[in-house]
Amino acid sequence: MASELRSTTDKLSQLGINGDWAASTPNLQKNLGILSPDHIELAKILLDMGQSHLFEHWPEPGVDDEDKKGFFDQVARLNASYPRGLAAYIQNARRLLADSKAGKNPFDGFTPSVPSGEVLTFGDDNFVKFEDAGVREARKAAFVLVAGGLGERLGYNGIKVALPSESTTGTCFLQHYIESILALQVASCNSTESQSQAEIPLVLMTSDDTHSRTLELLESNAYFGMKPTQVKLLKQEKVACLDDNDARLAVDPKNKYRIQTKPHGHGDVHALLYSSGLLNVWHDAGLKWVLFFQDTNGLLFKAIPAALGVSSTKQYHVNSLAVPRKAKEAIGGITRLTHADGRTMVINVEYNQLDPLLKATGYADGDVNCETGYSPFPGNINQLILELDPYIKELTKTGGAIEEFVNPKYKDSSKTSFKSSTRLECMMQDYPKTLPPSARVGFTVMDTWLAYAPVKNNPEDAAKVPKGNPYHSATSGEMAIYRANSLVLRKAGVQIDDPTIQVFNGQEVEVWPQIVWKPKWALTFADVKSKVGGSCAISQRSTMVLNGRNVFIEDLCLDGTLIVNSVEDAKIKVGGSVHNRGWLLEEVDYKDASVPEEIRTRGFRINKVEQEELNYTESGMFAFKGLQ
Ligand code: UGB
Repeated sequence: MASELRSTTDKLSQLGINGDWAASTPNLQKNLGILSPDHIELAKILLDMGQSHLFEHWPEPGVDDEDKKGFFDQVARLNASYPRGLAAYIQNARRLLADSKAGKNPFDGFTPSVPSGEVLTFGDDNFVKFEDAGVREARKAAFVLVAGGLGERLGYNGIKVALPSESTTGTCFLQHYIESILALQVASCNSTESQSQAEIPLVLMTSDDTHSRTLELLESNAYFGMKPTQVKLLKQEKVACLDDNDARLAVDPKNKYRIQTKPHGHGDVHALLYSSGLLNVWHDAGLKWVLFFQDTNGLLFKAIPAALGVSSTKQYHVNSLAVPRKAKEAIGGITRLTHADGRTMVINVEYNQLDPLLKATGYADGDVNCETGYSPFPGNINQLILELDPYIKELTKTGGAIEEFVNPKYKDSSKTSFKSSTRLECMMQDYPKTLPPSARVGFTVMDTWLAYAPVKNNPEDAAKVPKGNPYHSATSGEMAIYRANSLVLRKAGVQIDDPTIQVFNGQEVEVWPQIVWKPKWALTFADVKSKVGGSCAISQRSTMVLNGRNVFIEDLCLDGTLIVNSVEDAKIKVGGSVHNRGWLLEEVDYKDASVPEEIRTRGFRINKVEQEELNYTESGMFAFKGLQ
């Protein structure tokens, strides 16, 4: 024992470090000899920040030494991944926890009012004009998908981007997103007749919960047709959990040599992009826009071209996509906040904060619908379009740090202890909070049926949402795709039967014909109109899959299932009458564990009884005419 202490002292003096600073924490002091100089620096930070409890249980040197070193490896990661380090994290936590205890309202001094933005109507001239502008601009865009969330509300065991967005083709969300970006890339280059073929970059923000499975999904599917060099994965780190109002870091209940961690939120994306250096690479490559989007919205790319068109036409530094919002729906409300000192900003107020803010500022009923049947505050769908140059300028100032918040669950009204550990969080849509008043911050509202149908809630919770509010489940997410495609075709002149109403997993949904097309078939309304002609009709029980760039539908009467697959250089005209027994939706109970999770979570499976399948594998002009 004595020789051990001597060796520790020798080692420390060789390092020029005096162990006295650790005297108040004898269990750490005894172990200094096994630690590296970097570890010791970190230990000092921890003690300075009042974290000596982390070492209380440390045994003598020689016992669990590797675990002790592992502890500091984790501390080093936590320190490096937070802007200005772990000490800043603890300081921020103390300040925010004190504010929370004092019941301080983060919007103190601000009065909310309904902001005005660009409201688009699908298919009118204005919409088509914006879509056209957006497609031309897309070659100067980079896309960023935040996909680090575990999806606790959904309770799915896999990663959410691997879930089928619809079960007619089984295309998963990530594949759909990548194919949409690739189609946009081709359309944008064609529209500008540019000599150079642009490659639109895609960044995926992952986390420890999703990283390896996301990479595996990409690699085992050849990146769904994207060049691997076009795709970058940036992994966000979790942040330390906090046990009390003094921001004492929480020891992991499963491993006493680890600090418990939890996700910090999607706001991390800004700091990660900044530190990755990618923003400057994009700037140097002549890019102008960064588009942020979330993991499970199968409709989003129907809204992207027009929204990007709005950004470029209106020269918005920040453009948030929004949809009409039902009161108490779990999406933030876009709000104009005016401070008593004259400052104003248009910003998302998160769904759990909107009601108290409204009540505290004279809206006695809080978050309620107005005479339109919707909340007067548009719903934020967290699809942000940022202009690159002002974005880089801002991040150079902030390092990408986003205003944080803390949401402890207190044991009682004394607010002195928590039910379970908490942590700081941040949201990507809070980026505009630090912008100067001169920044051009706008938003674009589109119809929900066109733009927003996320898959966030498990079947049980979805079935419990207040009547009239969206389910945000796998069932409603899939049905929304069929409905949107049917409505778009209707607008293009196709006669589509009305939907039936069915109940799956306790959720009443409209069942439209199951119409799906690949993004390369059509991205915009103009594309759809150019590929549909004559007098077409599709019955409610039909399924139609269009998988080819040059498939033209003319005088088609479909009652059953029709699938058209074609290679790039084949041009096919499909018409006539197609009638068969088709594909049937069969109910499945979400509790039936014998059925794969991807299927039972949506409450139905497809029984592929009979179909007309057309496959064109060679270039050339073709025509298919069903029986008259
Ligand atoms: N995400 C991460 O990448 N990392 C994280 O640490 C956490 C999440 P949720 P949330 O449009 O529907 C947001 O959990 O946070 C990713 C907006 O805040 O699905 O409850 C995750 O993978 C809200 O204003 O949503 O609510 C996913 O892709 C509203 O707009 C994304 O972040 C709402 O989304 C969102 O995470 C909405």
